[in-house]
Order: sequence, then structure tokens, then C-alpha cells
Amino acid sequence: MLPDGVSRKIIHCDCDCFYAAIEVRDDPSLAGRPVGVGGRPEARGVIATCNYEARAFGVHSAMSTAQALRLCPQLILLRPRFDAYREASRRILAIYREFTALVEPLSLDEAYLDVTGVGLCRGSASLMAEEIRRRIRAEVGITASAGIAPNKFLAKVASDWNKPDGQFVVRPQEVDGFVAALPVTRIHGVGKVTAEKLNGLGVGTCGDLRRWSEAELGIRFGSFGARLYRLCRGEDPRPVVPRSRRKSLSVETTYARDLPHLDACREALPALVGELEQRLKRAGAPDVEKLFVKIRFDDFRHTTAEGPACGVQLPRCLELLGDGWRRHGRPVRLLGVGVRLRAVDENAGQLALFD
Ligand code: DCP
Ligand code: MG
Repeated sequence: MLPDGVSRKIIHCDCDCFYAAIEVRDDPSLAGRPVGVGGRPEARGVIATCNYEARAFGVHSAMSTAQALRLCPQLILLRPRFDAYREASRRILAIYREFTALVEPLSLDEAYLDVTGVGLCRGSASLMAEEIRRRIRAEVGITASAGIAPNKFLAKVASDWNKPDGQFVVRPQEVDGFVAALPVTRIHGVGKVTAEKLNGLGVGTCGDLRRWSEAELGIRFGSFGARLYRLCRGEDPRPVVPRSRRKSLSVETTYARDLPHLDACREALPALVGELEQRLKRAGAPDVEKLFVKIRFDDFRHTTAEGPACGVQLPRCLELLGDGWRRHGRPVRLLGVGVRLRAVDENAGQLALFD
């Protein structure tokens, strides 16, 4: 713990149009032209990311490639090269770690750094961020943006402020004013549904949100309510947790209505599997060793059915679902599907898989 009155210094670093930037770096003839990285339109592919030239046409991550090509017919569409992205990610992480051991990667191109008490750059987190970005440009050949703030929430918001190739600092004495004007949609976890709900309550900014008591927010938003209460005041106590290699990755859903039988579970599975595939792609398509399906029944008993696999295949997931479901054979509250990842030797230069 820090003594009272001393605030933390958190940097959130996020590379600009990461996959696309690596592609343009490796083929300079692409510079200045709209580039998208993603799957084929015929195969119902989606855009993983695109450069800012393509964004000017309205193309964005997670859009179907077919739609992207309608918006921007001259889009240069490239297959992802995950090896190149992982390699760049590793070099970027090594740069971060020269500044602090407290590095928490969020994905291949994004990380939190806690630089509280670090003496480099005269102890200035802003100068450290400048230096980190300069080195990423010089040593990796792409640009990154950074946010500097007293906590993770604000650092992440700030890194978007002057994107691309920029940075923004929220000083402790500026937090209050900065957050008051912030639209609630900037809060991670406030998606479309929550935003609409808040809008219905007359809440557009974090300042508006402060009119609600913690108890009222709890009633309306469950456990997220307490977090909202703190975030709209610019408070986020989460520490930066240095993470080692990710060992598993999963997605799950609690259903508003219990799934009454196995067939209903089978119907619900493809959506989860699709989501898992997306998450894996974002994590750099790591090597899958095992698949698992997690089931929580209406009586809160739960079970996990697991088996070897070399990728995410729906038929295999359905098999595991059947195995798991038969253990209790009751209505289901929650389904999850996930993978265990193959351990790779960090020193062999194959790591860099984080979420
Ligand atoms: N990614 C993906 N699918 C998504 C979002 C992202 O495959 N729906 C991949 C491609 C991105 C990388 O993850 O290059 C990093 O994601 P970001 O959200 O940081 O997006 P970018 O770095 O591409 O763009 P920005 O400049 O907005 O950070
Ligand atoms: Mg990025």
C-alpha cells in the first residue's frame, strides 16, 4: 500500500491498428492505402483490424469482410500473420519490462504498467511514456499511444484520447473534472444495453451518474453497480498484476432463462464457440491442447467435461456438452466453453499470449 496522499502512476500502452501496422511495416508499398487484416468475404470472414486509411471509410474491427468491402472496395485485404504479431508483441513487452517489472499485458498490443516510484526519466511517467513510444517506433517499427493516470480505468481512457501516435495524461488534481465530463459509454463494461438503461435514467456522463447512491446503483445494476459508483468518481483500486503466460481461455454465459434440456444447450453452444474462436484469434491464435465445456445446473451444481483437441471444433464441443450434461441431467443456468493452451518455452521465443 502507498502512504495516504501518494497516488499511483499507471501507464496504459496500446499500439495503433496493431495487426495492420505490422503489415504496412513489412510491406511499405501499402503505406497510405486502406489495409484490412481479416478473413475472406466468401468464408464469412470478419475484419480483425484495419489501418486508419480504411477507418476513414467506416471499416472497423469485427465488421464482416463483405460489409467492409462494400464500404471500401479498394480495401487491401490481408490474411493475419500471427507469428509476426507475436514476435512484435514480445519485443514490445521487453521494452516495457525495462521500465518496470509491474507489467500486465491485456492482449498482444496492450498493457498496463505501474511506474509508481520508478526513477527513470526523472521519475516522470509522461516522459517514460514518450520514451517507451519512441523505442517501440525505433525498435519495432510501429506506433503506439499511451495514457498516464493514477489508476487503470483512467489510464485506459486516456490512451484513446490522442490516438493514434499520441498520449494524454490525467493528473491526480484533474481526475474529478476529467471524469465528470466523461460519457458513461467510455466505462469498460458499459455496453449498448447498460448505456441505454442509463440514458433512460437521464444519465449521459459520469457526472450525471454521481447523483445516484451506491445502493440504488446496486439495485439496478447488481454487482456492477458498486463498480459504477466508484468509477464515475474516478476511483479504481485494481492493482496492476504482472501476468505470466496464459494457460487457458474461456467464455461463458448465464442465461436469463434456464435451458430446460440437452437440446436447448446444444442450440446455445455454437454462439459460445464462435465467441471463443474470436477471442482466440485476438490472443494471437495460440496452440490449443484441450477443450472443455463447463455447465452450471439450476441447483448450482457444476461440472466440467474436458478432452484433448487440436483446435476449437463444434462437434467435439457438443460431445463434451453431452458428457457433462448427463452427469446431472437437469436444466442449465450457465454454459461455458474454453481451451487449455499448450505450454511453450518462453525462452524458445514462442510465448506472448495474453488476454
Ligand atoms: N483484434 C481482433 N478482433 C477484434 C479486435 C481486435 O482480432 N474485434 C486484434 C486486431 C488488432 C489487435 O487485436 O490489431 C489489437 O486490438 P485493438 O483493439 O487495440 O485495435 P487496434 O490496435 O487494431 O487499433 P487501435 O489503434 O484502435 O488500438
Ligand atoms: Mg491497439
